Amino acid sequence: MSKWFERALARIPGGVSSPVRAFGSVGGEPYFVASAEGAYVTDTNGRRYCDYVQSWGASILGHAHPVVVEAVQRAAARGTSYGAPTPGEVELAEAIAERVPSVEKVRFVSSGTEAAMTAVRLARGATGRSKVVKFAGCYHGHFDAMLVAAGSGVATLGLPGSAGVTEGAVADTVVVPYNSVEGIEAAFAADPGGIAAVLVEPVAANMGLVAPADGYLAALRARCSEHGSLLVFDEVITGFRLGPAGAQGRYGVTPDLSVFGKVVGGGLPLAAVGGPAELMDHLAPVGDVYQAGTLSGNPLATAAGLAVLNQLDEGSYAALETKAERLVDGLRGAFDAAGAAARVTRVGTLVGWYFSDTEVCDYEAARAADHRRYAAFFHAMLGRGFSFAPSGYETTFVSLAHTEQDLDATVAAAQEAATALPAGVGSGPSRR
Ligand code: HOZ
Repeated sequence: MSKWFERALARIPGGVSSPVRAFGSVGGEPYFVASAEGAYVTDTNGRRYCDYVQSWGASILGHAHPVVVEAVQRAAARGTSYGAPTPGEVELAEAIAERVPSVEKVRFVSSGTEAAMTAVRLARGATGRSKVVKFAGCYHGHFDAMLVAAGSGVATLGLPGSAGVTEGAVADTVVVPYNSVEGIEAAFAADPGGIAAVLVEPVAANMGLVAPADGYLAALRARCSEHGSLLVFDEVITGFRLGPAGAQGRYGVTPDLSVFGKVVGGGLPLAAVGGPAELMDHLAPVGDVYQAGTLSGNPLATAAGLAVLNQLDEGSYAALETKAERLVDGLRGAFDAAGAAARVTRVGTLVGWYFSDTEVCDYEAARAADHRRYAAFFHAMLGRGFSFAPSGYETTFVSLAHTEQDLDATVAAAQEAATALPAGVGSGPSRR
């Protein structure tokens, strides 16, 4: 065991600050990062990995991009936190509203969990209703009401929910299968006037990667409008990654509220909830829905977020999509050549795969995939110097710093790794 992991285990539960990082579902022990630059992270033993975690999607430009580093350094020199409004948060709010047409006003917080929690409270406050629909396998952070049938670490650990969450805390949470129009219709039929909000990852990216079926998001929009419920898109992963207007721009479906994190904070702790002024003004101090935070709108984080958004244009997204496509084509080829049954998915700039014989369009199918095979592939890649998420319930993030050489080297390693995989659920060509 590495000395850092040993020390971490003594003082930090599981040795990690967030459960998925512990390698629990893939086995072995986590590498401790000493530094990172561009597409690469270097661990405390001096091993370099071509990194597809990229801070779970936050680092779209790659690690330690000079523009971001400079913005943060300059901001830090002016003070790290004031507990007072700053021009930076105004500029970042304006930058978000310019890119996302459904957003007129923004409230900044420090994590995606807080942003989703705020969105739920806001929806309940604005509608005067209690129930919130979530989808099995979607993840909206770790606040009590959404820790049911959740993706990400909850799925990785195979938990139905979490100890410490009372029945009362989830009594108003309705869980519906993702990608099932019948499911959402049944939820509304059961309580036509009681649903405050339908909260969804428009592209599910915390149960592996699952694209919305054709017309699915539009169907959610229509049902919410019919029943006077708010449609909330959790764009923590998709926001500013699938394009300037995220998934809502890509699919042309307008939510009532949006939740952002990761890219919008440029790799620093920042997240946001946004929507039309009329709705957002239910938040205190204008309205009666309370929400607050000492580090909310932190000047370092807003500087980083603004620096990143200013680097991204249509050309960047096209370039990122081309890189993602190159990786996906290569992975499909590698799995096919090895006779490993795999479903490789790309949604714009997002990449994911399951070792599965069947189409994966919901949480049930994601869970049925061969996660032991994922673990074997993960370690075979890590051993070759390529770091992916240590769980088959996460997504693969290509950054703008990944070069064609990086991607081709990844594919070459994947060819070797796939060939060495143990037998799994089945074999045969990978499917789209
Ligand atoms: N919720 C993150 C993955 N979707 C994991 C965060 C982390 O461990 O850093």
